[in-house]
Amino acid sequence: MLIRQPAAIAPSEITPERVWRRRRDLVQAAAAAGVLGSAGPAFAQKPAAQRLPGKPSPLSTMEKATAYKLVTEYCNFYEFGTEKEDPPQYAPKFLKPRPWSVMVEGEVNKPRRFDIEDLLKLAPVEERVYRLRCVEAWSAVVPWVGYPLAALIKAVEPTGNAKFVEFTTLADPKQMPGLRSSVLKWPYTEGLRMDEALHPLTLLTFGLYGEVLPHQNGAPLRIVVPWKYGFKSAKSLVRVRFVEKQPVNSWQESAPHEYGFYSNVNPTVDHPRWSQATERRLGEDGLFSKRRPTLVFNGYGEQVAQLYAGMDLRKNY
Ligand SMILES: Nc1nc2c(c(=O)[nH]1)N[C@H]1C(S)=C(S)[C@@H](COP(=O)(O)O)O[C@H]1N2
Ligand SMILES: [Mo]
Repeated sequence: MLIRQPAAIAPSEITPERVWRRRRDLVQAAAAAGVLGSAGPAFAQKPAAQRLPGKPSPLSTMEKATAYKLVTEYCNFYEFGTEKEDPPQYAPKFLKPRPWSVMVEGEVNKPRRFDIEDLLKLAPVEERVYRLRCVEAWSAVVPWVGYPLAALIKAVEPTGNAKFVEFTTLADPKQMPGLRSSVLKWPYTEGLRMDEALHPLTLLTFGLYGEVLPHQNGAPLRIVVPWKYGFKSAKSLVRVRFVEKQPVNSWQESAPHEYGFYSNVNPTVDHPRWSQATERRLGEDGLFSKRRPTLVFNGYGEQVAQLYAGMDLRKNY
């Protein structure tokens, strides 16, 4: 993967979540009351995103959330280009998140095509503030909105042969200019072992910051697996398939010596081209800000380490 530093970010742009929420609420209230008119500030002219509040979850980290602006303007979504600023520029123009449906199939008793609206109603959504650790050694803290993937898995009744789950992202050249590039073999696919997919931390995600997912963050739905490198969290899903054999994920296919199937965050297993021992938190790029030490399983070891008991995680990276 390409590693780039984001452009320097002025401290004034780093907005604490509470302040940001209040400002947004004010802007929305003003917009609803018609106070801002067409001469309102630039940020008020963006159509108000659809609200998607989630019940606060005890599984959330207490760490301060990364500024909304950074989470939505510094993105990896190669279907829209390999530069961090490509997805925010192109995804809102091209990606059509409605109508949308997801085929859930394979080793299940009740295969079904779910309309996105039906999927949203399958279980109550929660707000889960998770650390996100990219394999490129940067991290963020994101208030996602979604419900455990386990709820969907139970609804389709996997058979005894379902050992893994494969996720597939949309691959439509009309909606995704990045497909012209051959950096990856499209569609983007990812996979989890069944127990990982059923783990309560694994989130079927529809929103962030109390709003439906911005296009560039994987609208209208994605997966989020907080103890693994970010690339496991595939965006804009169109298919979830239950299979018997371990699926090959896109990054493993394109660079098998660099990216494995498990991809658990592990500060002791370096990427062949860089160290994974420390990370840069988005928004902390002041002259004196220190890199943060990376935590094993991204800090979720207490919840997930038992999934890998007896496995050599240096081999199974
Ligand atoms: N379909 C698809 N999903 C993807 C990617 C991608 O390029 N295509 N990039 C991944 C990577 S490398 C990361 S770090 C996260 C970033 O999610 P965010 O942009 O919402 O922060 O999305 C992951 N999901
Ligand atoms: Mo990433």
